[in-house]
Amino acid sequence: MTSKQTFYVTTPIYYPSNKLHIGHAYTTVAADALARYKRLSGFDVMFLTGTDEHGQKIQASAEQAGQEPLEFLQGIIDWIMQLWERLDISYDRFIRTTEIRHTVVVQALFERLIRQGDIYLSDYEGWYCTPCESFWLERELVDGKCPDCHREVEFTKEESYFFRMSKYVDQLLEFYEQHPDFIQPESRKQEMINNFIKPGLQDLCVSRTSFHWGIHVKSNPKHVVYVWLDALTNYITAIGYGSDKPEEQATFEQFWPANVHLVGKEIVRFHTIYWPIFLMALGLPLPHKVYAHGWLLMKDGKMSKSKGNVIDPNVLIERYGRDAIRYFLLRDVPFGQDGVFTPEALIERLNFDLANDLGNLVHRTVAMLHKFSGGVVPNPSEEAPSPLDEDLSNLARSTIHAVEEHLEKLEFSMALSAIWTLVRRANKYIDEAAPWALHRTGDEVRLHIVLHQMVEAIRVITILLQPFMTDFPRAVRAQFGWSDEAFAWAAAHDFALHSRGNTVVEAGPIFPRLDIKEEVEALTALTGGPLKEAPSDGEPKPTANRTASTEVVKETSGSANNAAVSSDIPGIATIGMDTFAAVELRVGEIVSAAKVEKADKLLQLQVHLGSEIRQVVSGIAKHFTPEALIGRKVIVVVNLKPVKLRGVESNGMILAASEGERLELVTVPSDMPNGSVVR
Ligand code: ME8
Repeated sequence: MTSKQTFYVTTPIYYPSNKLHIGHAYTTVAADALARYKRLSGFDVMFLTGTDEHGQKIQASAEQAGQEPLEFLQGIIDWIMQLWERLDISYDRFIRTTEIRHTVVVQALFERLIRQGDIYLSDYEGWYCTPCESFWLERELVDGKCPDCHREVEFTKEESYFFRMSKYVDQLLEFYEQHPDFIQPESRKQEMINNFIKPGLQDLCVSRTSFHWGIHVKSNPKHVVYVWLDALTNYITAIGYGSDKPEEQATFEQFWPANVHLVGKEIVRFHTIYWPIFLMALGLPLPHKVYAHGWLLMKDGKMSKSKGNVIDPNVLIERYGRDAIRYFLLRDVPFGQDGVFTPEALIERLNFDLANDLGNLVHRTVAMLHKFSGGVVPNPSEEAPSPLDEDLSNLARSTIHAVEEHLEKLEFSMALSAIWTLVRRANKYIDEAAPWALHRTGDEVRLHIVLHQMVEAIRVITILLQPFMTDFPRAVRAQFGWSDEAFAWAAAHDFALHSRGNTVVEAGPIFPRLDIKEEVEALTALTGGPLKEAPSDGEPKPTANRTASTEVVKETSGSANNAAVSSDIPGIATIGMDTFAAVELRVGEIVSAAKVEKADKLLQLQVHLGSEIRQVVSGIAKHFTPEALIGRKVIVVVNLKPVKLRGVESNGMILAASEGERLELVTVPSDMPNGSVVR
């Protein structure tokens, strides 16, 4: 028996009523990055994904295709598995809810729950949304339609089994209380309590008689198990719960409870209310965490087949490679928040981060090794390192800590941002250490130290990129010839002699630079039509009060509040409170500052905002030296769209007052905590 610590991560099981899109790839790539990170840091990992194959929607799709459900499903399952292979998804198990190992256990536990009195037979009257497989009360409908997807709902009355949710409410609230990290991000917990639990948790309908494609209730086979009880139990049946095979039972004992269920925010309710209650009824321990990430939106709102705005990940993988897509998905949008997919953002990331920063670092290093040292990593002399060398090596040694800290909190974007700080520092080191000049002046001792430092920085970066990308680390490792020991995760702590004497192979650029205009046009054509400009109200609006707390849509036009009337200051129009409230201001502390190359006015700042460190590029270099800014408390606009200034990403703006030549930072007393909200 292994004594390693275990880690169990799941994705939702996706509906195979259609092919999947990049929204599904998003969750799966995130789960893969987490699974890879945990494996690299020594855990015994179980990574589960799969498909949710029952229900009316699947039955209808199969009928439409003129096929039997299983025949219809097989084509899509093959497609999904191929997609995961193309994205290098390292799942350990794939569950299909039509598998016998799942269905027999669901049937058995349903009977047990009837016997226990947790499930009872009654009549259901209410509104049913077929695409969402959800029942709604009259009061929950919005304009008579489904509050989630805004489609038509059907009034239904039929005999159904119900799960006695109310019995477990107090136990659930107590569990939340004792496990404050169970629902992440934190804001979702209040949403669950205020919008679903406090108004009175309804008993849940857990069977249907109006369609037959599902798991039949053993003692009353005209009923099929309503999808959520069937679907959620996949997380235990897939790893051996209820199995009669001893090795499967052992797997269940080893991995349950799950460490984290990754889900999109629209199904957090099922995972944080119904799932824990089902488990309580079964007397099983509850998962440690449910993490609800945000949606990847298109300019015209949420992706959906019926809108025709979905993107097939295969199109992107074929054109840019899987690493580029994996990187983009994890880097561009902070996990937990919504983000809009645009071809422009994708191409900019690929050009700036991958081609200019990372690809260029490797390419120029290899070229210089060949030019100045015959393609062999030199053995550096034992001369004391210069402050420049130490600056790089200290940053490299500390980057693993930042990456680990962020990954533990599922902050994929910030983990990548920490790696990119090192990538950029390494590129800057090359510019500053200027190996070509050392070669020209014949300073072999320094040249060897510098070349060696460059390679070590790349080694650390490549190790740390393994959770996120798969082809790049494999290729670069082979190119630089690092041993298992040199390439172990923990070896990213050292910045030492892991590479000396290695022969480095020349290769073409790994990430080519792309022509943005050409690519946007090509992507538009390939994704089946114009990626439309958003209408001003194009994003999904908060619907019933149950979603309002998390999907705040700020009014920016049209209300009387916002009409442009003049203020008392001549020439300045007044704005409404809504417009002002749309700007998020926070207190930040400048923790580092450096000049931006070839830009006299720009400084690149790292600003501590309490929960994160943001990079902001500010046009204040004429007014302050970098050193004079360290430790200053400033006010930061934190919800500006990121921009690139001279190729450096800026994620916010700091406020300053100016009068003629004079410029002063807007500041607060030094004891004001970082991250404080400014109103
Ligand atoms: O809900 N942005 O399946 P599903 C981000 N079978 N993530 C997205 C997304 C988007 N635009 N679109 C989809 C189901 N997802 C049930 C789950 S689990 C026991 C049963 C991802 O095919 C996200 O993870 O509708 C979301 O929760 C999931 O796909 C929904 O997949």
